[in-house]
Amino acid sequence: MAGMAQTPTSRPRILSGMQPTSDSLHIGNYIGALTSWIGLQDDFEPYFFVADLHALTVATDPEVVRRRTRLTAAQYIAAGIDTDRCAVFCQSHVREHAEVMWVLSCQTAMGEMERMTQFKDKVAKGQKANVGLFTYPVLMAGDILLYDAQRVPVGEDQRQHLEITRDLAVRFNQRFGETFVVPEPHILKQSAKIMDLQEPTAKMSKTSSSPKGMIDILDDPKRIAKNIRSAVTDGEGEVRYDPEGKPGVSNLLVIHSALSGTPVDELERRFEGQGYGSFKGEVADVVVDAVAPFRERIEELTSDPAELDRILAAGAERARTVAAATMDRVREAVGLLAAGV
Ligand code: ATP
Ligand code: LTN
Repeated sequence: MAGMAQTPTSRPRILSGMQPTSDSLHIGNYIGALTSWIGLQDDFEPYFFVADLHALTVATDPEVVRRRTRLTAAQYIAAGIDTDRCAVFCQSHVREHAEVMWVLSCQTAMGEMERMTQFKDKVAKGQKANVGLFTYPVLMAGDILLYDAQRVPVGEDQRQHLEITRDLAVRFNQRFGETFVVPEPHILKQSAKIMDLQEPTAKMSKTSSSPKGMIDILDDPKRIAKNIRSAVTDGEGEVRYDPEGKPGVSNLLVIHSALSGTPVDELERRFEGQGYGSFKGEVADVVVDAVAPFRERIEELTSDPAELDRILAAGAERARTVAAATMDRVREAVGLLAAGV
């Protein structure tokens, strides 16, 4: 049973989340975000949540939302998030997320949201835009600011959302007095953006990549290997890191290096003159070996949904203590009366 009873520590806080928009996380979520969460959990006081409110921006069957929410939490744990040290919870279980979002929305200019590239990209790719998708970054800002998070470990695609979060925190503090901690992004350089295998100039994404463009960490190893072997490369036949000129090969180099710990230049030397066949074969082996333990552990975790729900309830309880205190400061700052008792 998760030992979530401890009180917040004096370590600096980190917070991050992922949307339950698919049954499986992909290798981009794992390399770009989850591995840095794991690396930070010792030195920080960590809050890791499943962004179920954010996932409602995509129309999905309610039963599927429930299943994916549990599966996403289970994948955090299977990847190595320690529920004794980290609060693992569902965003919707801490009602202050929705509440602080309203207050922050009233401090956000329309133009700031209109500039958000994730919104523009999703609409350009055909996702129906609802108001929730438009104001998604304000909810995300609230997620972060509620916990006084100093660092936010995410992939490169989230940088603009972190900038707006910082802008909102600074503006709020200037207008209403010191209320929020201004957070720093924590984005690992090279592995921060894993690309689609079929379209290596676009990021791998749960909602917009095609099945062949993805490496889902819970997928069948044979399909993972097949997708890697049929990844789009180029006609040159030389294993060399050049993200502009050779995006497909460079993406495979980054994936291999992130999972095996072998530096990219060493991989370039090792595969010199060998063509892409043996290189892709080794990338497939490295990926399949890295994700194998997940599948077993996920089966264990999902076979006992009640235990998973207990972990999430304990995580939410701990998160709520921090979020409620911040929300009290926010209410006071903007002039909302305290509720009478
Ligand atoms: P969606 O398609 O639903 O937007 P997504 O695949 O972009 O989903 P998110 O849930 O939005 O995944 O992201 C979870 C975390 O994974 C974030 O920190 C994000 O920056 C990171 N991430 C997502 N895609 C990639 C990628 N291709 N490379 C590196 N990091 C990624
Ligand atoms: N928008 C993020 C998910 C997310 C998040 C957050 C990440 C929602 N709220 C707060 C870090 C901090 C994404 O990955 N698409």
